[in-house]
Amino acid sequence: MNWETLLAPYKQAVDELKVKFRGIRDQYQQTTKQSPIEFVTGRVKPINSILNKAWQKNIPLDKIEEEIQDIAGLRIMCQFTDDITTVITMLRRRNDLTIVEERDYIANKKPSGYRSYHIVVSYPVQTLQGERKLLVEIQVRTLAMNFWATIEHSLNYKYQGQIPKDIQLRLQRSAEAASRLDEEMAEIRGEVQEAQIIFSERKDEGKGSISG
Ligand code: 0O2
Repeated sequence: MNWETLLAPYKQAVDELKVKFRGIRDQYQQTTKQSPIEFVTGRVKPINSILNKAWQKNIPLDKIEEEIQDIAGLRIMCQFTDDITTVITMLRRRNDLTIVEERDYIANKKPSGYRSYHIVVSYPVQTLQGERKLLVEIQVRTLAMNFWATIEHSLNYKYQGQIPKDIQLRLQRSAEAASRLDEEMAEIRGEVQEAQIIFSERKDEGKGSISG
């Protein structure tokens, strides 16, 4: 299998969607200053992770592109839980992608404590051979959900999926704390956003005086 050829259109999809989603954030910031998108990341799944997943799920190599939905992955991080709903609505309205599946791990958190909203989309990329529709997984989460998932992911890697019981317990407690943090922030959302507008206006004034 030529991995470079197989993964090239996925890289293109990730690069294009990163630009598009970052563009939305910039448009919000220019108008309302309050973007539901805090930041966007994206990656093509490393070959060893693809092979690992295929092996774990018993997926034959010729079915990888159909069955592994996150070869191309985007993450959209939001400040507040409500922003996730705004982002999902925005994604559902787009006409440059088609939603294939949605998995709500916020309403139904995973036993590990993992929370995030996953949307699998079919996204067309233009190649020399014509248009190809690829599956892309978009994970939408708050900064608190992302912090927890990043830490848990590293621990899972370190312990090769066998996290010791005491650390698992602490992770579950910290998942609850992250969830409470999201709830608390939702309560003072208005205050936080007002402060951020004042702060960004100050920054803009500062920029004016340097360049002018
Ligand atoms: P990576 O390194 O992020 O690419 P499965 O893999 O069987 O759980 P499936 O069907 O592939 O499930 O889809 P799912 O659960 O919607 O998405 C899997 C991805 O979600 C994972 O990709 C992680 O990015 C994230 N995820 C799901 N559950 C957890 C969890 O308990 N902890 C953390 N930290 N992330 C999770 P990969 O392939 O595992 O890894």
